[in-house]
Amino acid sequence: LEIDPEAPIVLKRVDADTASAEEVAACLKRPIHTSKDIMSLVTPIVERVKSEGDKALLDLTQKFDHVSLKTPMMSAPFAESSMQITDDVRRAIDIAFENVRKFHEAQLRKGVMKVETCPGVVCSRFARPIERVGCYVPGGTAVLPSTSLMLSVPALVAGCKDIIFASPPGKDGKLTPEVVYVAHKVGAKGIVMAGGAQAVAAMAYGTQTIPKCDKIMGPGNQFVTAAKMLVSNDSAAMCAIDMPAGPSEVLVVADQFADTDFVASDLLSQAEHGVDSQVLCIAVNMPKSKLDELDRAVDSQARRLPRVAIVRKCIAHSTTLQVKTYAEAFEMANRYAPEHLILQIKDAEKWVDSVNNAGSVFVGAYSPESCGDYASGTNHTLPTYGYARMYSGVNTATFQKFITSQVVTPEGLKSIGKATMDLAAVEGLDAHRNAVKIRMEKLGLYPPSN
Ligand code: HSO
Ligand code: ZN
Repeated sequence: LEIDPEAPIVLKRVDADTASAEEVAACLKRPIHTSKDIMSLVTPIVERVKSEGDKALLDLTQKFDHVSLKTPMMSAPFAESSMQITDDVRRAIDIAFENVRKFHEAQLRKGVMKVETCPGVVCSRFARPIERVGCYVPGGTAVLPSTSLMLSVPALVAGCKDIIFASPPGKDGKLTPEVVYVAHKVGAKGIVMAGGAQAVAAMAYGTQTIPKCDKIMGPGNQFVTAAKMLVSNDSAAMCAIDMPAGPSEVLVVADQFADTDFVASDLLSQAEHGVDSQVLCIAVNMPKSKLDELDRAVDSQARRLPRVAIVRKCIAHSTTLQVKTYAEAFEMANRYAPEHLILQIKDAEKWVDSVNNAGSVFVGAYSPESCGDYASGTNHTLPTYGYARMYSGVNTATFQKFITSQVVTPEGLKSIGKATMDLAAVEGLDAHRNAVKIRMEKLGLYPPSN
């Protein structure tokens, strides 16, 4: 599709008041991703890496990234020369690192508990780190060292023993120095110099030089997502994944009090991610003059962006949906379940209670998504494609598993022994019943009175 560079860069406008229910529903729908074709491309790649290891990985990196490497793994300690970055960038990474660390460390305290459910029955739950984790840092149209932070800092906080990175090398055969710096900071064991399905397979199965990982996290294109789904379904890999992923998305709820320059800037920061980014603005009771002002702001800011070509294609399938009330806006936002939800409305904080489905919320005029993407402390690896209905973004618990335990005393057997035996009898599992009975008999508690 040829796009006219003179054409205005403008979101389609749909008025929910006059549009049909189908038209409104269409605005809240994601484009269908058929992954069948992708799967048939990815399966042989994954199989090859699984059976041949390093050799396959090197061949595939040659084929897809056009670099020939001697080894696919750069192991720690990393050479100073591989992480040459400016002082400003180093400081920025350090600030982001600290904030992400603080916020994810606070999450550690949650989820550990001890409860006496009835006299003599104490149930507890404790967390343990997943031992080996793989952090996939995509390459593509932009290098994203911030993603390496968002994946590896929670892993460090959770106490994972081995943190492995994977990231495709550039044309010069080198890794992004910022990514290497982050890997160094978190004490990663090594960086798999590969991308795509082949990198996922290498971490899932392990190779001669790459240790096998227990769980693989991180966003990626359709090939990466397909490979993650494939390996997580293969019992030979015994490998978990964080969540399914689709193109990045934002939904901005704005009202007549919003600064249209701010709203436009947020819409565009999402649009520049990729042509398939999903950008939606819900305008609450906004007069036409303000909607026009927003359109003008989008167009003029977009034209000044280096990635205007991507933005133009993205905005071409983006919509401003007009609604009358805040309640309607939140009903639609919850129905859409956006990865990012930005609230540029009066009393924005008050409305957070109305949010039921979203990956992360950006509250008020001065909270751009960019801050969460990089430096506030929240994680930017978030559920897309409506998965925010049932998935959480990457967090400290993503890198842990929770073990439960119980101590049952003789008093406890008195409390729950009969119920346990009765349920075992219902299921016809007499050995189960007997394991309680035998103890109760020795305690002189059989037959139970309660
Ligand atoms: N908004 C992206 C994350 C990102 N933005 C990385 C910039 N760099 C998906 O949440
Ligand atoms: Zn972003």
